Amino acid sequence: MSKEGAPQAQELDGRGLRVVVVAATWHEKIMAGLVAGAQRTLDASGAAYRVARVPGSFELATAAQAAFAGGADAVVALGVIIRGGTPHFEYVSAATTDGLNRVALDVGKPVGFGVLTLDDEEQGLDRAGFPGSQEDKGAEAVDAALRMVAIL
Ligand code: DLZ
Repeated sequence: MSKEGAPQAQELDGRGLRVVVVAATWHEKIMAGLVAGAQRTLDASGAAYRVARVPGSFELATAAQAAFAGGADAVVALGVIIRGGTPHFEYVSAATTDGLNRVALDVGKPVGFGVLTLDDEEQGLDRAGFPGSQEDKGAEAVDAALRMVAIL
C-alpha cells in the first residue's frame, strides 16, 4: 500500500490465531477490493480465517458478536456505506460504528474497523486496495486487529 506509515503485511504474525472477516454485501465493487486486501494480509500473516458475508453493514456487529461466541481471537469488519438522499446514511453509519465498538468493548477482543463511510463510489475505489488506489482499508483493518491481539 502506498500511504505513508501504512502497515507492512510481512511484519504481522498471525500464526495460531483464528480470525473471522465479517463483510457486508452492499456496493460489491468496492467490497471486492476490501475483502481481497484483507485476505492478502491474512494469508501473509499465517492466521487461520474465514469470511462471513452478511446482508448490510448494519448486520456486521451481530455477526462479529457471533464470531467471538464461536471462539474467534479477532474480527475484521468490512462494509461500504454511501451517502444517499435520505438520512439513512447517518443512521446506518452510526449504528454500525457504535455496534462494532460495543462488541469489541463487551468481549474485550479486537475488531478491525474496515467500514468505509463515503460521499460517492469514487472515494471507495480510492481506498479499496486496487491497483492505483491510494489506500487499502481492508489490509489496514486486518493489521490493526492482529496488532491489537498482540497488545491485549
Ligand atoms: C438500507 C441500506 C442503505 C440505504 N445503504 C446501505 C449502504 O450504503 N451500505 C450498507 O452496507 N448497507 C446499507 N443498507 C442496508 C443496511 O445495512 C441493512 O442491511 C438493512 O437495513 C437491513 O437490516
